[in-house]
Amino acid sequence: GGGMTATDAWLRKHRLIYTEATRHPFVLTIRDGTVNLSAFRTWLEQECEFLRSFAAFVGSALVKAWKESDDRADEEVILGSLASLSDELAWFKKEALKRDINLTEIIPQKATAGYSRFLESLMRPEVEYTVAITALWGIEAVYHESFAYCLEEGNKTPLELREGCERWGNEGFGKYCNRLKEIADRRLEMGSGEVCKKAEVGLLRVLEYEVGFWNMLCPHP
Ligand code: HMH
Repeated sequence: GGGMTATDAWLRKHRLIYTEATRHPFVLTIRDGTVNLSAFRTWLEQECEFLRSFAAFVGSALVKAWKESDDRADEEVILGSLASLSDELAWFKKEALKRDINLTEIIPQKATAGYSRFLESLMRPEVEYTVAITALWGIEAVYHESFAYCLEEGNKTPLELREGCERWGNEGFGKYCNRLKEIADRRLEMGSGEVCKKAEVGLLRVLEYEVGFWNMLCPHP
C-alpha cells in the first residue's frame, strides 16, 4: 500500500482541466454571492435534462456491475446513486415550481445535448464496466468538489442556493464519491492497459463536458 492509485495519478496529470471543472467561474459566482439568477435558472433547467440521460447511464452502469463486477458490493453503491437521483429529481421539481419553470418545455442546449450523447455512448454494452465506473466517479466528483467549495469557510453563498450546494457538497456525498473512486481504482488495477487507457480518455471527456456545461452558464468573453 501507500502507492498512488490510478485515479490519483490522473488527477495529478490532468490537474489543469480538473481545476477548470471544479473551480469554474460560475461556481465561484455562487460562492462569492454574485451569481446571476437567470444563469442559475438555466442551470436548473439544463440539469433536469442532463439528469434524464444521467439516470439512464447510471442504470447501464448497474447492469455492467451486475454482469462484470468481481464484487457484489459495487451494485449496492450504484443502486445508492439511483436512489439519490430519484431524490434529486424531486428537489429539482420543487425548485422549478418555486421559480415558475415548466420542466416539460425545456429545450436542451448544445452543451447538455452533447453531454447526453456522450453518456449514451457509454451505455453501449461493449463499453467496459471499468470505463463506466471511472466516468461515473468523475461526474460525481466534479459536482462534489464544486459545491463543497461553495460551503467552505469564507463563502458568501446566497441562502436560497445553500440547499442545492449541500445536496452535492455534503460529507455523505463525498464519502459516496470516495467509494466510487475505490471501485474504479480496484477495477483499473486488474484491468488491461487498453481498458485503463479507455477509462482515462473517458474521464478526460467527462471533465471537458463538465467544463462545457458550466461554460453554458457563464461564457468566457
Ligand atoms: C452536469 N454533472 C452535472 N450534473 C450533475 N448532477 C452531476 C454532474 C452530478 O450528479
